[in-house]
Amino acid sequence: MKAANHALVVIDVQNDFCPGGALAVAGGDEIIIRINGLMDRFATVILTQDWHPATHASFAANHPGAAPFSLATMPYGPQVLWPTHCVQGTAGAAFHADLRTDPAQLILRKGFRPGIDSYSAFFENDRTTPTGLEGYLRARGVTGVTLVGLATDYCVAYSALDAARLGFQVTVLQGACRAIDLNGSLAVAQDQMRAAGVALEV
Ligand code: VGL
Ligand code: ZN
Repeated sequence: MKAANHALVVIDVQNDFCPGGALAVAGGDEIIIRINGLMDRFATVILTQDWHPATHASFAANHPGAAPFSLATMPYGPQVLWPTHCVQGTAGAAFHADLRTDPAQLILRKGFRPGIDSYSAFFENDRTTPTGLEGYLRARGVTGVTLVGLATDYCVAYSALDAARLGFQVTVLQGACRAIDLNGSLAVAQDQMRAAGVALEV
């Protein structure tokens, strides 16, 4: 068992990010067995769930003429336009059936505001609107987090960078993550995480 002040945060292990899903990450389902085993080693287990309204501004389908995976400029900065995914209440937004959910004390949903995406479990993509996770962790005395899940280069990396910026001790278990790797995004994310003092472990 890890120290009581260290939490496991499982990012977006949802059907749409697994093979067959709307925004499938290669091998996304391969990490589930390891994540399930990790849950017993942490006193605090948190799951996140990407949870978009159908009208969400990050969906290419809501930008006439825009191709999936193209870039748009939002008031808060550049935003990748994704295939429609993780729509609230759909099967694609549900956790993968093999993921253990019973050990989790908190399920945190993000990306529910129509006009702004939220890759990070801590802040929306303007990097200032909080999700509340920081307060939850601090109120419970958590000072370190281990991150696993999908996708390494988007929601995991953004969460890791925000956690480091907030002063948490951060570990990413890369073997329990899979990446989208859009135009070299994985290498960029790894460099940024390393520079921020995130421990990148296998
Ligand atoms: C994610 C793209 C869009 C992720 C979520 O979970 O990494 N990526 N929404
Ligand atoms: Zn999303």
